[in-house]
Amino acid sequence: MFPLGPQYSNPLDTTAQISGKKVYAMKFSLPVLLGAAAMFVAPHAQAIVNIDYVAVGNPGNAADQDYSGQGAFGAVSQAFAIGTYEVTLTQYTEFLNAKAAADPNALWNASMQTDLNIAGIARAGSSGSFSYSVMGNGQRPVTYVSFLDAMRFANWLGNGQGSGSTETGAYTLSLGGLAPRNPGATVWIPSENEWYKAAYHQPAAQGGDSDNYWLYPMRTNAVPFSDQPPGATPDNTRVGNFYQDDSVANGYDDGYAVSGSTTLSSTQDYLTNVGAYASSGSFYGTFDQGGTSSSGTTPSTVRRGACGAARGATARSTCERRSATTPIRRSSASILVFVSRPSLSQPWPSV
Ligand SMILES: [Ca+2]
Ligand SMILES: [Ca+2]
Ligand SMILES: [Ca+2]
Repeated sequence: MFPLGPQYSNPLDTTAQISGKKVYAMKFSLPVLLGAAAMFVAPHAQAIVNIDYVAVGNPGNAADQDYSGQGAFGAVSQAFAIGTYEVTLTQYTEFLNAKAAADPNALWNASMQTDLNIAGIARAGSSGSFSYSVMGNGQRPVTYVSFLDAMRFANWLGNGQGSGSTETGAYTLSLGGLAPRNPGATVWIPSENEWYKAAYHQPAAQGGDSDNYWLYPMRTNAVPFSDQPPGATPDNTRVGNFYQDDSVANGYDDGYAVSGSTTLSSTQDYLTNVGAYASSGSFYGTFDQGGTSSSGTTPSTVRRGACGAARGATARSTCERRSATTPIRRSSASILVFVSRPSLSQPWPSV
């Protein structure tokens, strides 16, 4: 394993025992770090996907109270790491170009190209030689990723990218979407407890809420503001991309965050770049766990709550809770993806 580039000190970490963000590369090509984003795209097959992770320490923490009557979440016995940001269009496009020339598993969804609210990723060519390109800004999150797609993406990352398998690794795809996380997995989809802890946990002794969990994934119990990033609101440490209208022409809470309008347009791109709300991170340093796609999202869904609410999903129909080592699962065909890995103190697999 080889950490590359600077090891950033994380301004959101307020305690010494939580290590800062580190940027790792998974293949041999030289990565180029573009600002805070850990993604490098070359014109051809040498491009690699770098995932920027933050450490989630404080292992053995207790769960939050059960707000929804559907269980108490957030307890994680082991230290782990989670993606600082959602998986981006650029990252997923690289995956498609590596593994979806024929695309027998439908890793690409036509709505990635045709839904202008999120567009997206365009496909060209014919089966066997499909190629993919980002439409617009690639630092926006990928959407229209199914749970199976996310499992395959995690496998591919863990298998060293390139021609690495999508079918084995963290998940054995022959077992389908219910496949549990395999022992020894190196990259996986966060479990609900992992996801929840990364979003809301901050020990009271480390400056958190009195019960160690915030109500919103921005280290606050106060309702966030809706605005264009990075926010021009009374408090830009709690601002995000969701729908909120206070019926006051004050420049924020004016409807959809991106457009500042209460009217939904079929041609408006409603995504914001991952990490764009730069002062609204979680305690552990993740961003956008309240979502980066405002369509249909309200403060109540930015807020944690019942399964099926928020959790960064653009569609929140149902999801299925599972054990600590199995991932968040949604029936929706559109999820926003974070990936996790073992503690940053553990090395990457050799690739
Ligand atoms: Ca609390
Ligand atoms: Ca505004
Ligand atoms: Ca307003």
